[in-house]
Amino acid sequence: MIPTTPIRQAAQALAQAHHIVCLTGAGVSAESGVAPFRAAQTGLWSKFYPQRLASQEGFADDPGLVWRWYMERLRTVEAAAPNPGHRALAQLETLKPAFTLVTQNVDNLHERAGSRQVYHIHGRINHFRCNYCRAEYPLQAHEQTQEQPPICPHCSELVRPDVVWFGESLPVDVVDIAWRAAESCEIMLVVGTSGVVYPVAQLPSVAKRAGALVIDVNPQCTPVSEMADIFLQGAGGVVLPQLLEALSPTLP
Ligand code: BV8
Repeated sequence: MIPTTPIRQAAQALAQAHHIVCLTGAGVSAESGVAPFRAAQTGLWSKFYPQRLASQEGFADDPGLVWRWYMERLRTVEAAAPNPGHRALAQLETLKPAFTLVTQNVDNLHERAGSRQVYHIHGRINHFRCNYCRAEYPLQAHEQTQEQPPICPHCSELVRPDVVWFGESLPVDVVDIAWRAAESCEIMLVVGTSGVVYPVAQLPSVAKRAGALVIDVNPQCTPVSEMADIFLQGAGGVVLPQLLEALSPTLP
């Protein structure tokens, strides 16, 4: 039966696929109230450039400012809840034998939606380590409201969130898993990314060059949407449940 709509086309392809890679960006958490990273900063943060705050230079300039920015973002994430988009992806993971979820997001909304395996290629905002000796640091609740970052008990340097700052290299183990998965999957499902931050922005092209079908979900048309085989224009929290809906009748 010739699928009539892009959603049915995508669902039919997903039904037949064995290995699916899903790459998510800030857009998948937008409906949970977690503002996209590069969206205009609100309130007192509006005069700061996110890429500057998320850098060694920014941290060296004013570690307190960067700490307070991350603690504000952490509070936003903790107060947020997964949305139907996150939950649909967690369900898709249960339906597919091989499903690799790679996220650029530092929030833990995928895990809180039930996703079992989530690869955080740009790190996690609720994990902390020393900026110098990289020792993990178990943050105490009261330290979240401190004006300055904690001090590392091992080397007395500053503690920072375990995220990847601009100019910093990505976690090698996660990069390896993401690139191998992109080179061997049948479908790459991309959700809520503008596709401008490298090297992750290369992943859809890596998959396409390896013969995978690329499906992009985004309310806006982005460079990823243009190179995708199927562009599902809309919000993740709306389109992904529709995709699961269209998929389930086709599954045994
Ligand atoms: C590195 C963690 C070198 C921190 C982040 C090649 C060309 C050009 C530049 C570079 C290049 N290679 C490297 C660079 C430099 C730089 C870079 O890419 N700059 C860009 C801005 C030009 N890359 C780096 O610095 C990387 N490191 O290259 O190191 C190196 C190499 C070897 C050895 C040593 C060093 C590190 C990059 C990682 C930075 N860290 N996050 C933190 O969060 O605080 S990046 C951060 O921003 C996020 O993780 C994410 O990756 C990115 C935001 O992008 P998106 O997630 O796509 O979000 P965005 O807001 O842009 O878009 C949201 C989309 O959602 C929109 O399209 C919107 O339409 C859509 N949307 C909205 N609502 C919804 C929706 N979609 C669905 N549903 C909705 N409801």
